[in-house]
Amino acid sequence: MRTQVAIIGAGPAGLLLGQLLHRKGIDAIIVEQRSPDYVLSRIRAGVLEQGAVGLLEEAGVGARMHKEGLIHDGTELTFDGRRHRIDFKRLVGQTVMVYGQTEVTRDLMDARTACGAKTIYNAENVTLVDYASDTPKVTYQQDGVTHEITCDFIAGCDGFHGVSRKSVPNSAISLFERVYPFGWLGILSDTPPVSDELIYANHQRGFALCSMRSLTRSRYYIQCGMDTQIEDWSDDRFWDELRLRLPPETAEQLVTGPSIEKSIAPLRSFVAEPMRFGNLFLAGDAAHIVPPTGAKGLNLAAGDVHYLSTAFEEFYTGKSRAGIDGYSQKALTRVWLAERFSWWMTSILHNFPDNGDFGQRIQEAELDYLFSSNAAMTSLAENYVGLPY
Ligand code: RFL
Ligand code: PHB
Repeated sequence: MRTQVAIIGAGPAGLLLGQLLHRKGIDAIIVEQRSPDYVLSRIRAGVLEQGAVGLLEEAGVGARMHKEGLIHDGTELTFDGRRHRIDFKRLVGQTVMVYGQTEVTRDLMDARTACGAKTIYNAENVTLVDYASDTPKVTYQQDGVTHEITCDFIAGCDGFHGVSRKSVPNSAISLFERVYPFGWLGILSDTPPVSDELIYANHQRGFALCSMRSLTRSRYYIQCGMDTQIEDWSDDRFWDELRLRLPPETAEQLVTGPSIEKSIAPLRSFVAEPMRFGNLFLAGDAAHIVPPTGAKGLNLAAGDVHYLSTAFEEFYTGKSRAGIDGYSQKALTRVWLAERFSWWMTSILHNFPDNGDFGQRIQEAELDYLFSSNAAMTSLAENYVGLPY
């Protein structure tokens, strides 16, 4: 098989790249190790920046998002029983879109099927060959048969645990990492959200987040220890703990019900530099991870894909390599800004076991400043709605 761009991974990064390239007349094949149902069963992000919304429109998949997605003008932070609203619209004139990653993925998969573009699911032993040369290849196995794709470029969109980044020798890559001493226990339920907007709660028992997927489906998270066993968390125990971490009047309004998904996510900050190795380009979680507190992971993946699809377009239409040569630096500049914001949101909202009394007071001062300063609120709002591409 031959294609212009071989994309590894059919997560949001790979699928969005595939669709943007298709619209630009560039041929791409996606190779994914899992089945479509498996990919759709992963419950992850919920908040889209304006930039990501624009890219989904550009990819031709904006219709259902605009019909079913919820536009949020702001968010709430709670601390010490106090509720404080950050009004994005007033502060920076922008909003965010609440529309689940599962739905984004489904829309992109459907568009890909409709345009007849090739996605190979259930591909085993995906291997990157000669990615530094002018004739890169991707091989994979299916039903015991080995297949080979020759291409001009490989886009490694295969997430944190994927094969692309791991194909690069250690000497060619620098890794930056911070692992946080806690995780998030999340629950999805067909219950109406407790509030119209998301609530990020700092509480001495630990952080909590009230989010949603629609007006009838809620997503809640609580900070949990690294040793948390999901079997120990019945739905009732989860709801009781969540209530304790919310201001009493919010807790009273919480509508509970059976969970339809429950999972634990570790929290990590991670960046791999550079993001290009010859004709291999990393995008999305393959190159960087943020803790979910700033809702930046999927949005960063979309930003990378914007830079990368533009670079490929420039190469194929104008025969200029400038976008390709500048990709890594351009993407990394934006990545580090989102890393900073996600690290900061995590640090002001969670209970850190090693913080000590000084760390605790600093966290309180951060929140006092945020709740009282227009400049501090504007900074949060500007980063939350997404920095420009
Ligand atoms: P993905 O989604 O991990 O997709 C990678 C795909 O590659 C496949 N793959 C392989 N394919 C072929 N060969 C191999 N060897 C392969 N290895 C892996 C995988 O099966 C998969 O299909 O990466 P991508 O596309 O870069 O997308 C990144 C986002 O998924 C991620 O950043 C977000 O989900 C992060 N995130 C959030 N981001 C936001 O922007 N807003 C949010 O509100 C938000 N909330 C979250 C989140 C992530 C969470 N978890 C579980 C980590 C909330 C949570 C709880
Ligand atoms: C979610 O709805 O899953 C979600 C929302 C906001 C975040 C993280 C996760 O910061």
